Amino acid sequence: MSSEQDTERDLIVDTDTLGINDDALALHYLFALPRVPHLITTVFGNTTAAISTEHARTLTRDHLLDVDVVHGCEKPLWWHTPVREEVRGIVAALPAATYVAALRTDNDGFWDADVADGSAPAVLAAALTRSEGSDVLGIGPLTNIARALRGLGASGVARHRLWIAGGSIRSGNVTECAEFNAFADPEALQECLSAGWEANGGRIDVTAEELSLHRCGSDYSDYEAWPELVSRLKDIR
Ligand SMILES: [Ca+2]
Repeated sequence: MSSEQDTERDLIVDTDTLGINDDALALHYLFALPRVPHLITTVFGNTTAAISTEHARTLTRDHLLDVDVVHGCEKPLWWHTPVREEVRGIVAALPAATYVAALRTDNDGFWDADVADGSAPAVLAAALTRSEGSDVLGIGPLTNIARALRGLGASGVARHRLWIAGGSIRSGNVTECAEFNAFADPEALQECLSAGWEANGGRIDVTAEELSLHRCGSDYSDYEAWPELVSRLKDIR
C-alpha cells in the first residue's frame, strides 16, 4: 500500500481504536507516511463505536488533520436474541484471560442495551460510490463494511480493495481458530470476503510478527519497534 500508484487511491480506515492500541499505532503510521485516510469510520470491538469515535477524533486533531471520523455500528451484523445468547454463552466459556474487550460477559451495555448505530455504513457506501478506487482498511470487526456493501452491489465493489486485520495462521487470539475481529462478527467477515473486491488480503499475524506486538505489555512500555512513536502517542492520549 505504499507505492506511488497506491497512494493515488483513496484510503478509508474502519477502526475500533482505543488509547494507544494497535489501531492507534496503525493510524499514526498512516499519518506519518503520509497516507492520510479520506474517511475514518468506527465500530464496536475494543470499546463502543462512540468511544472509539472520540479517540479517533482526538488523534486526528492532535495531528492537525481534517479527516471525517464517523460513528458506526455498536453491535454485530446478526444480533437477534438466539444468536446473541449463543455467543454470550461461548464467551462465558472461554478461559478467563481471553481478550474479549467489549464482548466481556459483564458488559451489559453491549449485550442488553439497545444502543443506536451511527451512520458509518451509509457514509462509507457513499464514499465508495464516489471513489474511482479505494483501499478499505478494516482493523476492527467488519460490521460497518458489510453493511456498506449491501447497498453497493457487485459493480460498486469491483474497483475497490479490502485489507483486513482478521486472520490467523497458527492460532487465533480468542479461540484456537478465531482472531478477535473475526470472532466479534464472523457473518460480517464472511460477507466482506464474499464480495467482489478488486483484491483483498491481510491477517493479524502481520502486526504480531512485524511489529512484535506480542512482546508488549499493556502500556506498550516495552514496545521495541518505534519507541519515539509510543512517546508521541502517550502525549496525545
Ligand atoms: Ca482493531
